[in-house]
Amino acid sequence: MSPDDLHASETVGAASGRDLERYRSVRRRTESLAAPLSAEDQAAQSMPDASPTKWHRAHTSWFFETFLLTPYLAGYRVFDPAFGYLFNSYYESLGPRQPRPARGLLTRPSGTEVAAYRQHVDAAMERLLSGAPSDVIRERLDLGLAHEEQHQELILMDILHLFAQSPLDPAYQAATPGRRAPAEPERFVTFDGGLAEVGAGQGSFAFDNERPRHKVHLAPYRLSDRLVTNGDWLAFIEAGGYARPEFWLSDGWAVVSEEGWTAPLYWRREDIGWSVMTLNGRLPVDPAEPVVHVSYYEAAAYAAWAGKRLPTEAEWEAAARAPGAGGLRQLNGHVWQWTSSAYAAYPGFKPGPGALGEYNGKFMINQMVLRGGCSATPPSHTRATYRNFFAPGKRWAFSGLRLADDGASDDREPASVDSAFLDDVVAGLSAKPKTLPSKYFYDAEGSRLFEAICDLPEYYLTRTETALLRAIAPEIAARIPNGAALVEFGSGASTKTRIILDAAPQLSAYAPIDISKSALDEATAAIEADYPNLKVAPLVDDFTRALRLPQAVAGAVAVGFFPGSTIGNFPPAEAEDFLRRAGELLGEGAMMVVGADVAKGADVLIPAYDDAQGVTAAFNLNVLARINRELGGDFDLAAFGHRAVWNDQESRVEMHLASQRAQVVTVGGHRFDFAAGETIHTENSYKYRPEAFEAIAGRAGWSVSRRWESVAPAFGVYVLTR
Ligand code: AVI
Repeated sequence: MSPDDLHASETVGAASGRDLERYRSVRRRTESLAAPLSAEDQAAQSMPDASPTKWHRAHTSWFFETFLLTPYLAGYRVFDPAFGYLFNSYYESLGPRQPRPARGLLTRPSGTEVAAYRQHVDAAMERLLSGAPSDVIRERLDLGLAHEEQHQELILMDILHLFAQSPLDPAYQAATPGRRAPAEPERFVTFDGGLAEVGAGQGSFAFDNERPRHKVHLAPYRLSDRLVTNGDWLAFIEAGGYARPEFWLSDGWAVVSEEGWTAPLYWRREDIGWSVMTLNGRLPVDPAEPVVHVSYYEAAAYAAWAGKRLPTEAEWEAAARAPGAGGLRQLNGHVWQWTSSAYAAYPGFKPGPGALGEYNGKFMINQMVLRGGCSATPPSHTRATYRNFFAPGKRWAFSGLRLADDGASDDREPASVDSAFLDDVVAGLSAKPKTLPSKYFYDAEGSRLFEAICDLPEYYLTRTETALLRAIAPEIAARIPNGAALVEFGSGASTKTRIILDAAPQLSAYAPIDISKSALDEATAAIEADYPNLKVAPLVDDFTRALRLPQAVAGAVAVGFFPGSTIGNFPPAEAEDFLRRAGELLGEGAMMVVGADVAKGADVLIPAYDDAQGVTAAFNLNVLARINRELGGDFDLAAFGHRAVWNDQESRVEMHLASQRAQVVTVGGHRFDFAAGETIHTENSYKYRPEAFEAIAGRAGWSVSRRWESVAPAFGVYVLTR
């Protein structure tokens, strides 16, 4: 027996270095992935792209043998010289090799011999690492371990492909029973763009293709905060997505037509719906799960159908590096995400010398980059700079997608509203009592009606607050430091803003935040024209969820502005939550000016929300018209009536839509039964006593440093500081 065949523990005894531990743990993991597979499972090859598990186990050992043991371990004896031919993957400079499509024909060496090969290499690696490894050994060790982790994922990809060919639908592992949750509503997060740094710096391990780190210019862009789901994909299929060339790249259309694709790889249409082959065997397609096993061609076609695009790899990376990843979910550990970037060298990239120079560089042609990492990727194998790549027609990887679109140059309202709107409507109308979120009042018609409400004689809020703000503007302005930035939440037409801007010329910037891009564009243009010295930096976002201020106001002390008693439309816990988030967004030294209506008699409140001309009634009913128009609902507007109710206990005015008769309504294929007199609760307007408001602000980390109240009808304006 040569020293190479000694068992690890006999050879190195107390060797316990970190490198050794890492080596052992990666190698152990490969073996545990192979453990559930029989010798027959491990020997078969289902297609030229896939390799047998036995081959992966041997090839990863060959890698250590070739690049570390042979050159750096004195006296190392190669286990079997024939293995250089059998288990060289693609290194031209190392000579000829077994053709890739014929790896499954290698019945010899047996699985047992491969296990002995692994042990031989492990024992030698223990010896190599038990000394004081040089930098080059360390570097190659990092590469060898990352390489083996890549093959761990390949083992799972390849075995799934193999098992998918079996009429028995074998499960690689038992499914862990879990609750099926509905898909999360989708939201598009805006990123400012600008000059971004991408790629890996020095200091920690990265593949050569992630370097050099370099600058790229990004136009403003938006990314979906979640992955495209099976449910989304079903809608694409049902819309004839696979049969409509207008969505497909020319090469993609050729493949779809030739291969007859009608769904992602591993999907099968059953009598009762779609099933999908997974590592847990064949299962019904779960609409809430991210779609997986789609090619780049399919991903690009889906994005075109959805009126969006795929992100570039630089957009993806810059977003992943943003604080809290900008709120993006499912970045890693679910599916690899196709990007629209061709796999190419970064500026200044040079493949290293020798055979290892072939590791990545020579594949930089005809492939597309994927980012993230999937459920089969070993834990902590990937990073924000990681570049995976596959040819555009391949779909056996765990590949899915996240949508993107252009930020500032896009005139459309965020498309996320649509799916979130439907989700919210279905959830609200399924609840008991039925509800609808009041934020959906404000489509173009709703916004027009709200403006009309503000002019009604009964609706005292706008007029009273405006007069109060005018009177106290100098006092507010005196509290605003030089060079501060005014940040308005839900800015709309930015009307009341002007009172503050006029009184506080020391303001250097104005950042209005609103979900409506068109309203924001209009307001921005008007403010820019009238305040030429002011930097205006609009942010299209849901103001309750904005996570970052525009770059243009970074560094300035922020003054939040939230007038109109919109805070009264949140339940107290949400109002508190909003104020807390606003504090985090505005940052150190911020202050906030908030307008909030005050509790008063129902004789004043009810007419304000149920006016004689019926404008508020039309405003309330408009949400049903919007559901009919945007979600294909069939509400009969004449069969619902507007109600305004003062709830003294909760200190709020409630708006409801009351069903005038028993009826059935459908929205987006969902059916909702209404009893006669049953209501949909559409809005709350909380009216605050000063102590109640102060308590909420206090819990959110603010203190009220000044409060003003108008003469009757009472309305309050608060200055909050932290
Ligand atoms: C926008 N918000 C403060 C208004 C309010 O008074 O609650 C919305 C409104 N609802 C009916 N009339 C006005």
